[in-house]
Amino acid sequence: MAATPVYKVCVLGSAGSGKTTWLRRHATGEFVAEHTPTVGVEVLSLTFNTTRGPITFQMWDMAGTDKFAGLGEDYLLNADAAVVFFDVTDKSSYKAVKTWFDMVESKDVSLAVLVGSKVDSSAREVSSSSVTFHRKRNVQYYEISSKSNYNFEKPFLYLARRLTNDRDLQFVETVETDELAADAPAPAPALAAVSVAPSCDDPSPILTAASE
Ligand SMILES: Nc1nc2c(ncn2[C@@H]2O[C@H](COP(=O)(O)OP(=O)(O)O)[C@@H](O)[C@H]2O)c(=O)[nH]1
Ligand SMILES: [Mg+2]
Repeated sequence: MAATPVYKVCVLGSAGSGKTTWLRRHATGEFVAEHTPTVGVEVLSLTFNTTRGPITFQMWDMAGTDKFAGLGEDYLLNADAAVVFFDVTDKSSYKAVKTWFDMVESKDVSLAVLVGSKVDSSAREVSSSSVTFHRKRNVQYYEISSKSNYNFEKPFLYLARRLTNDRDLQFVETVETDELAADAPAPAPALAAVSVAPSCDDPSPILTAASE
């Protein structure tokens, strides 16, 4: 049987833009309301069942800082893709998007997605029509809400299709937990969280073999 392909995906964006909430939403299925700034870098391994078999994203969630400098050189090294977040209720986070994309490109990461988060909020400061950055850079843009679940799997699906070069790839439905009998709990989501120092010297164990 072929090994499950593993892709390193870095998630970047201003502090508070909803990166960790989005990743945790996938990992746990819960919306986490309190804000706990991420310390260092956390790597979440998320496995999706697809029509091509399972694929794993190693999601690198950056520190709760606006400064890339604190992340260390290794952060984007050998990344297969990047997800750049901004918060539609925070104009400054949208303004910062260019800087994040420039960093991604400077590390030769050629696949990136732009995500505008918190579209459930009535405190929106950045309208859909004023989001133009993705057209200039020719990247995909998704508006999401981790709170209401709106579009929240779309960036993963887009990346899965691009990385496998299969435009027809679909995620395979998993059984809804609430339809299961009480004595047959759903299998735990494939999740592994490890914290790594933001600028560790040792080479990262991340696999990129399947990406080229
Ligand atoms: N209304 C709303 N709030 C959100 C959403 N996603 C995240 N938040 C809130 O935004 C804050 C910052 O989120 P967090 O994920 O820690 O941001 P990070 O610094 O980018 O990792 C938290 O209080 C979250 O509860 C969303 O989709 N809608
Ligand atoms: Mg965070």
